[in-house]
Amino acid sequence: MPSTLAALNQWVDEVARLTQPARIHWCDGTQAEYAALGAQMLERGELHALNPHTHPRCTLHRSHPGDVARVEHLTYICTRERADAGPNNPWMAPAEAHAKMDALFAGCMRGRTLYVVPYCMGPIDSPLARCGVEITDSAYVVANMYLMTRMGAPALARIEREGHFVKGLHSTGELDPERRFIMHFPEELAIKSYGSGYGGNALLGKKCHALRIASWQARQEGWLAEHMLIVGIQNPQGQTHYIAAAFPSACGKTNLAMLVPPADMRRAGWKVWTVGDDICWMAPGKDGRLWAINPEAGFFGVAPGTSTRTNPNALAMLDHDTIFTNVAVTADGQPWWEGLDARVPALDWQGRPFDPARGPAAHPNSRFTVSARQCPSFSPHAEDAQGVPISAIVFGGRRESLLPLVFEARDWAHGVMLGAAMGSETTAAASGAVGVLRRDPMAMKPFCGYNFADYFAHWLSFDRPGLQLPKIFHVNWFRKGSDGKFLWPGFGDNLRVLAWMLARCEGGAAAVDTPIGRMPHAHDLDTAGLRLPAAALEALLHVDPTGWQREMAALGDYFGEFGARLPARLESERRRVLEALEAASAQPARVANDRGSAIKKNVKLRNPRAVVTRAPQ
Ligand code: GTP
Ligand code: SPV
Ligand code: MN
Repeated sequence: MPSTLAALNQWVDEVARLTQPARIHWCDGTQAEYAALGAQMLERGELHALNPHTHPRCTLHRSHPGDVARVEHLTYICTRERADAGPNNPWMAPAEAHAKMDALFAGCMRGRTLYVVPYCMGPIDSPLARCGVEITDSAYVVANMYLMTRMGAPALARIEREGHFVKGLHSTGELDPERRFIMHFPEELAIKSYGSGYGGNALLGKKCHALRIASWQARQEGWLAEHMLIVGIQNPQGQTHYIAAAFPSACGKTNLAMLVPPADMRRAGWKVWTVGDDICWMAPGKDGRLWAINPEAGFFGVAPGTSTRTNPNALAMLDHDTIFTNVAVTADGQPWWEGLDARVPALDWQGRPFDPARGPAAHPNSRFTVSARQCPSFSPHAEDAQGVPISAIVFGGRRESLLPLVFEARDWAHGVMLGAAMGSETTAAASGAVGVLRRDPMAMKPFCGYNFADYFAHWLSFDRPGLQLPKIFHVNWFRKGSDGKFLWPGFGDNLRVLAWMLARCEGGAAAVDTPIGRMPHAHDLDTAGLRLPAAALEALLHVDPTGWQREMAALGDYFGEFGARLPARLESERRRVLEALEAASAQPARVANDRGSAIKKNVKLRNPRAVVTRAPQ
């Protein structure tokens, strides 16, 4: 008997009878096992060696050209009641979904190895951590799970102790998009994924378990499973505050999590500590604060755009022991992607001689998989069993217009409304058109395992006596000027915005009340070390009441999709903001501009009755 847990042995037996593998391998998670798997994949051509001098033990995987991203239209939530999955998810009845998947899985592992991968999401000794077992026929998936989770014997021991686990069954199948489904059965704590070997479709511990299934469990059990980075910001006084931030896929979580302070702030003593870059599980602690863990043990990060300028910490961890997927290669065998440097690669992501006429050399959703321990800014508290206390929650999207650089919610309910209102321009992280504005509440559109209306209600339910909730902010690093260029420098300079937020949390920074929320004056942001034209900063902090009224009206239509299930509180928050906007645009006024002089403005910039507020101590 491979495991002392009968339920686990039985499930593995059942799956083996269905899928008919040539052999079964129970993963122990040792380095020797990882090295042996890597050697086999190199031999079979599933991995390619990279330059061993510049990138020791780094490999390249080229996925099937039709299997390069998540497939949201093929990702289902299979609950007994359709309404429990909500209008935000494709739905299928569980019996129908099981039948469909079992037909695909029948005999699919003939001649192949069935790997049993016990894993733990979160520090192995953490009460917040949860375990699962993924069965897969992909060695590439096993290798990624080794880097991304706590995989192997210690996880198996915890599963045997606890007696339960999330069941994930995966096969790469034929990689035929017509025979590709990612099915979730939250009521059974089970996942079945067929026909893709890529990232979030295949590494079942990540989006499938740690977000879709976990969000369902979190609602039942009173915690939150979120698509958020976790970062520690140490101020010059030596205090560290932790921030959790939800940005949609490929919208800057990895970058913010690994931020390197700009030179002037570094000299002043600011430091940044990475806890996680994609997923955050948080629960109220005994002290009433929200405590968070990163359930992952590695990073599956976007390669394009990663450079010494944008993310030096990432670059420093990627020159050894990394698996690259769908990047380009230089003539001397080094990984390369757009935005890295001025070299011209020899081969594109499909292994063909690079020809710019065929598009980018690296796939826009090419990625690296690397252990978090290789990150120079990895927090010494990232593996603390109790997690880290969260001082602020940040929502943000990719919005070229309207959304200002930063604003603060007046309270929790307003913050939840801001999260629910999030919109973002789509990226290459999922199949389909890029750059299309869509609603992506809390960056969870592709990842919430149940009805968004219930999810918003769950978020609102934290507003209760005894909890000391974080402040909630909204940011937008992606606003563009009339020349089509980003107005804000972004990356390391985002710390200037985080510093204002933390000062707000400590009660030490001013803010102006506007109809949409509280905002810094231009001079409240430390932009001394920045060459940013005053007009750009003014534009970044500008609130356009007319545009915002349209935004809030559109939000009303969106909320309408959830019918009576939508919490009334959310709609009343939307109305309150809409009324404040209407009042502001009806009342032309003298508004203090950012340089202190008074100028006549018809609408714009600030609420005429702006008051400077200070957060309570
Ligand atoms: P997933 O792993 O898909 O969940 O995404 P992520 O949110 O971790 O994305 P990541 O940090 O890798 O962001 C990728 C893209 O955002 C790249 O194109 C970056 O160049 C861009 N980006 C990140 N931060 C900034 C910023 O502050 N300003 C601008 N203009 N672009 C940014
Ligand atoms: C995302 O798309 O949000 C990711 C990458 O983090 S994947 O794991 O492929 O979903
Ligand atoms: Mn993600």
